[in-house]
Amino acid sequence: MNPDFSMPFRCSPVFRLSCLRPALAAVCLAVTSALMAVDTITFSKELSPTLRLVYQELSAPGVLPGITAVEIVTEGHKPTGKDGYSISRTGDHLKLQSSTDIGALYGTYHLLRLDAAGTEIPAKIDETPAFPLRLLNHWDNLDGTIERGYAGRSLWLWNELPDSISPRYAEYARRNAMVGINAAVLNNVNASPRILSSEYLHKVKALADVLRPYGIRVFLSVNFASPIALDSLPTADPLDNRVQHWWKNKAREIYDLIPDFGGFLVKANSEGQPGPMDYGRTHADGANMLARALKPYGGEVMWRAFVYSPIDADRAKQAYMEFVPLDGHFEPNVTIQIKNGPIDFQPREPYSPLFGAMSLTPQMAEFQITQEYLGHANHLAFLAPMWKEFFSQVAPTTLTAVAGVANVGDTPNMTGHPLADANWYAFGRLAWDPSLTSEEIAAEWIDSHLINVNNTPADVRRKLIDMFVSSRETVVDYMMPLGLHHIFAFGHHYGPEPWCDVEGARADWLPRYYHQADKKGLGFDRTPAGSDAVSQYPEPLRSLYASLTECPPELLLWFHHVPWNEYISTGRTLWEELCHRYARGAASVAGYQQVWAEAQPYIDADIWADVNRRLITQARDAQWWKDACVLYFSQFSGLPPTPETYPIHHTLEQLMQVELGIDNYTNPPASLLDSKR
Ligand code: BDP
Repeated sequence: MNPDFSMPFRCSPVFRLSCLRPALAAVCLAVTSALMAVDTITFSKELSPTLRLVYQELSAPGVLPGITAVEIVTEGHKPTGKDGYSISRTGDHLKLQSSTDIGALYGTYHLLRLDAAGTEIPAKIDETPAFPLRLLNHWDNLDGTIERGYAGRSLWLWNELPDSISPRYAEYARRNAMVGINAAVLNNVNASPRILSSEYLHKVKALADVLRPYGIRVFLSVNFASPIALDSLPTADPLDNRVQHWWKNKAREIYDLIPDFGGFLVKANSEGQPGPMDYGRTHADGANMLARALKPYGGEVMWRAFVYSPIDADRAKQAYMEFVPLDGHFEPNVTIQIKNGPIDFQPREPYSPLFGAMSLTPQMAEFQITQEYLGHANHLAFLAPMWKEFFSQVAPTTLTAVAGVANVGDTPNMTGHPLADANWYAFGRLAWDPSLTSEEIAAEWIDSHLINVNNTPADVRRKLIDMFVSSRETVVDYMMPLGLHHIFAFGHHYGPEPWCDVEGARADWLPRYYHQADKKGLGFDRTPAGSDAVSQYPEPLRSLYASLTECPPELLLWFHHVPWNEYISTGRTLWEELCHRYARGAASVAGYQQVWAEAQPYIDADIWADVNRRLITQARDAQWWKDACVLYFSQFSGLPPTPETYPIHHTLEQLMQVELGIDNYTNPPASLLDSKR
């Protein structure tokens, strides 16, 4: 996109663009005749920075073929909801209406999405976002590293800010706005106090200035002990006057620089982070203190419910146990941000029972776009089906916002795996409209980013869509089928290590805590006879999950310790079904390699080769997972791996020797795996 208006365009006499330099307009008029472009773009008011973007987008050569005039009306129109828009088409004329400038930009991007996918613009479009706040959470550290990031280093060049502004910030902002994402938490939830220093706030302001025209508001993760770290206060106790005063001053300082600052995201008393409980106070005391500091400016606190303490309770129950008693005790500008599942972004979890259990407190969902537990940037796992599964249990109307932990970094494509952009895209699309189907989103992305629909055979396109839509289930199959969870290698969460034992580690950080394999069977008993986590769910789910025969097979081992020879609802014994799913997962990846080979002529050569390489790794990893888990659990079941799981490429002893250091886990040395075939 050309930011300086020097791209060719044709202006009509009615065109009003007071900010455009006349000399440039004259130049443009002279060059357009040979190029396809929208002839006439009219605005109902003076151009704001956001409307200038609308203009730039619509006046680029080649966009919206068949359209000659676009009329943008952002005054006097009342569409349903903020950020919404309506578009009507009469022949080659479009009228785009919104009550806000950003709504006009979203409408523009809607048109460009249709355009890129080769889809005809319909006679009428009416759009309103489901959630007012649709935000990315960056887990970016101030030293440029990204926690659980697999696409290079942080996009934010803190050392260069605020004086130097990378062009990639605008590129990033545009990609967000394209799918309606309207906020970004810039830094890691494990927050450095330095982000709130005056030095860094000026850097944050510079970023906020770039993101603002794209409708993106900036939020920050804050460290609860910031008053101690930055200004040597003796305490961070939320009930201490000096602490309250400190946060009020800090809020004023921030809003003086960034008037539309969104607010704070807080990870407190979780995994070693400081918090109000360090002072005998509650989460509500801590959140409310921050909320009062932000309130005069309209700022919000997103307080995370990702907590689990060393109390003697099933980890899956703990967030609910800590937060439900606090319902009704939070200030109105506090929202509780809850991970989609009760444990931690596993390939499959049931939804967290905390959703819907705090009727007096606003709640928002936290998804993970970065593939911490889904093969990092090596595996194809299109995540729309996972998020749809969540929305099938948790009504979007009960949430005020959705957040996605970003998969964005500084690699040229910003997401590492070229197809992982589809997850960023899908997150935005579902945050806008959770009723879209996974298939619709996959098709949109594939048509607009991967293939040219006009020259790609329909069956190839169909197979690509099927590959996307099935890919998350495939990862579940070869990593953790039937409700198994957290059997990853310690630390990096990439490869299998169901046997993992780390001296001194908390029990609930180790796979055995979760899989509970023994001679009798497999799985975590969360029925009333076990940890009784099922009782945190409302009926009829509580009874459904508690029933060995009724519980959906996908969640069976999440809720039950099932005997190896028990026949489950699929008609196989547990052992047979487990083997079947591991084998099916590995076979599906091999199938994806075939689909990809067939699609080669229709895909950009570099992207094709890059994804092809990653699919080879994914296929290897799927076999590795299958072999490791089938062989390991076979020790407990006393049953041999079923014929379907063959060929088995490794021995358990060999696999148990694989040591995945932090440097080689995304690419284990060939000798460790390949030579053992
Ligand atoms: C876990 C990650 C850890 C995060 C934590 C969180 O392994 O790096 O800090 O979640 O969400 O999934 O706070």
